[in-house]
Amino acid sequence: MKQNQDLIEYFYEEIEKKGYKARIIDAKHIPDLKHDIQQQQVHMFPEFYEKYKKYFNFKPEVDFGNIESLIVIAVPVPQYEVTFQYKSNLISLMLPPTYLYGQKIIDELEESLKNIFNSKRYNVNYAYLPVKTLAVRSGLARYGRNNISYVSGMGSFYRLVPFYSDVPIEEDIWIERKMMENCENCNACVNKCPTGAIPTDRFLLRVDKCLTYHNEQPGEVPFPAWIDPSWHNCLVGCLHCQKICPVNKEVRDWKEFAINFNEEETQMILNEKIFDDLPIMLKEKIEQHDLGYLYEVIPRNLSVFLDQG
Ligand code: B12
Ligand code: SF4
Ligand code: SF4
Repeated sequence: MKQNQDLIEYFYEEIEKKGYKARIIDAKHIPDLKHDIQQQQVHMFPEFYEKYKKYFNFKPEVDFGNIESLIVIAVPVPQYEVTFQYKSNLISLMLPPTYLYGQKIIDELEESLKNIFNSKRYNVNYAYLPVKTLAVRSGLARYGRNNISYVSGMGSFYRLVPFYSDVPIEEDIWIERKMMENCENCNACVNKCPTGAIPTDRFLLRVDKCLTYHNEQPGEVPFPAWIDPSWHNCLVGCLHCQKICPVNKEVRDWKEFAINFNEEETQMILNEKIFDDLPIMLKEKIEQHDLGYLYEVIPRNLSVFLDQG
């Protein structure tokens, strides 16, 4: 057992060296996670549950024996700027934290964890789990009133990455889901949200009102008529309830540039709804920047900003 403790300490040291934060908890809490989500299922409308159910499966498949532990890691990530040249204007749009380069982060982390754990004959596999609940239950994060989770020193600007492992854990962690103290006398996100998606009569977000839910819908689904076009503020997602949050004071201006589309490329994007039908050079450019998986929603989402122009 001493050997395992040393291994876990080494894991935490390596994660901290990278500027990340992590927790490992006993896998016996998988049914508890399931229970947490099932309790909220009454509030989930069928289309929503259907779309995200792969994260609520709880029948883990791994390429090793028994799952003994759950690992969750917070990796700080910025918002990214994407620019489009359109009719001689430069349209600059943001992608909130977590939309870009996610697979790269997952792959790099999986490799690092394998280097750490395989040397002691333990294994890790990427996990499909409700990772916000996992992060909060493990003590890594706290909920904000806006339903987004916060990690000390990172605000809400990070990607949460979960893994299954067969490394046994001695200490048990399973913490009450708590809202940050900062939220007690604050309502800034509720007031800023243009759609009223952050409720005052319950905690759970009103998903059907959240702009993110609608701008992540397949490209052929039009925006509901009740959404005022001036509410849109990102190419995908929405930053209002994170940028207004005082807990994000240190991170809210952390922005990196990702990609520029020239006039011709912008026109092709507006005309072509199907990624595979784009010219190869443009496809490669989009994939290089990890925008391929989002492409389907971009022509619709981008048009809103051009129409306002
Ligand atoms: C489905 C989903 C969505 C849906 C629904 C959001 C939702 N609230 O469920 C939509 C499309 C709307 C969405 C939007 C966004 N999402 Co999202 N989303 C997810 C996904 C796939 C599952 C989330 C989930 O488990 N929902 C189910 C509900 C039941 O879980 P929950 O929200 O944690 O609810 C708990 C609390 O309500 C709690 N509870 C109940 N009562 C009470 C009372 C109190 C007082 C307290 C404290 C708690 C509490 O019980 C519930 C269960 O534990 C995860 C990825 C993953 N693998 O988990 C990403 C994820 C949560 N999303 C993420 C992000 C970044 C966003 C956006 C910020 C995107 C953007 N706009 O930029 C927005 C935020 C919108 C918002 N204000 O919440 C990040 C969160 C990072 C972070 N810092 O927390 C994740 C983790 C993706 C990732 N890998 O990084 N998302
Ligand atoms: S804006 Fe205020 S209420 Fe909302 S999450 Fe941030 S601190 Fe909490
Ligand atoms: S992401 Fe935008 S629409 Fe959704 S809750 Fe936050 S402010 Fe409201």
